[in-house]
Amino acid sequence: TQRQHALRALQVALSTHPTRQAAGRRRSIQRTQSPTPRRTIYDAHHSGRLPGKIVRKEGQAIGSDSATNEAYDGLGWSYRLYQQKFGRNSIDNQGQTLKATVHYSSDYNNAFWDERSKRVVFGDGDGDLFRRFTVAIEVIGHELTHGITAYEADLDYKGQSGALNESISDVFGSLIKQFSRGQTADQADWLIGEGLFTHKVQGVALRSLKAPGTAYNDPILGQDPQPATMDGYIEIEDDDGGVHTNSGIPNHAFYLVATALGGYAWEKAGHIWYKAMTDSAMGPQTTFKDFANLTLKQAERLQGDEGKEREAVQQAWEAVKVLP
Ligand code: ASN
Ligand code: ZN
Repeated sequence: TQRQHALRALQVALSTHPTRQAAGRRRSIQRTQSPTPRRTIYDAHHSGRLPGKIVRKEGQAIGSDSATNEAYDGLGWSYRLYQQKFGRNSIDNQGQTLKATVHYSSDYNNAFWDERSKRVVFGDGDGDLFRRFTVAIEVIGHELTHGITAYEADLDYKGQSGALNESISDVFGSLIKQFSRGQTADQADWLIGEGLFTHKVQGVALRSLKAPGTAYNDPILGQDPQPATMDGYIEIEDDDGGVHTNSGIPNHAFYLVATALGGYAWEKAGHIWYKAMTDSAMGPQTTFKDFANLTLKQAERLQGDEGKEREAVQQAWEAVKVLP
């Protein structure tokens, strides 16, 4: 290409001068290498105080604590999916350090994004029903994506906008898992929180994008309550208006788009979703329908062969009854 020619000419010109030659090579390396993550993992040592003590920094060798290593690796995959596939440099798109705290509190059956200290936080589970939350890379990706969504969209964490927030975290959490395994849409399990349950629980995961409502069915926990279409949308007070339940609807729409288009889900469906969620039209009150229209707009922009993308997106949102 022209640019490569220009670069080579410049290097030839510089090669007459030994010290400038070295400087020129260094500059050209910096220009071509993609940025890499900066990660810091903290250990709360079972206390409920954040951030805890630093146990692993970027570039430091692996240690003996599984939760620490899983968090470090999961943040790495998350960073690389966003950077390599969507051109985003960390949470703030400015290379911000990715922070995680592990061993948070005691018997803590959850993980979360802490907006105050901009970090992902993981419990160890009670060991009775739940294992440590870092075992599922898609949970790490889910929590980190909350940090990105907070930067980009500021969705009210209630009702439809809250469920959309949850769904975006599930979608990118699943993509991060698929990316880490090199799986196509057909090969993926589409599960969120796979392997979190102990043997005592009858279930494979917390949620499924492929088949919402089927991730678990257990005497103690009951049945996975997620709907796959608007017919099952629930109006409740709990869980900020059912944000972790109604998220099944946009989750399933994404699954339908990704499998209809085939190949790696981040290439087309993920690209469309990423452009939609970072669209300036995203606001506190964005509904499922608003978001559906944003994905349609992006699908039109992407438009490869015969409008396959737009058609797949339109059909998916119709199938989940968000669009008529
Ligand atoms: N794990 C949950 C989530 O990130 C925690 C919460 O509901 N705040 O959605
Ligand atoms: Zn969430």
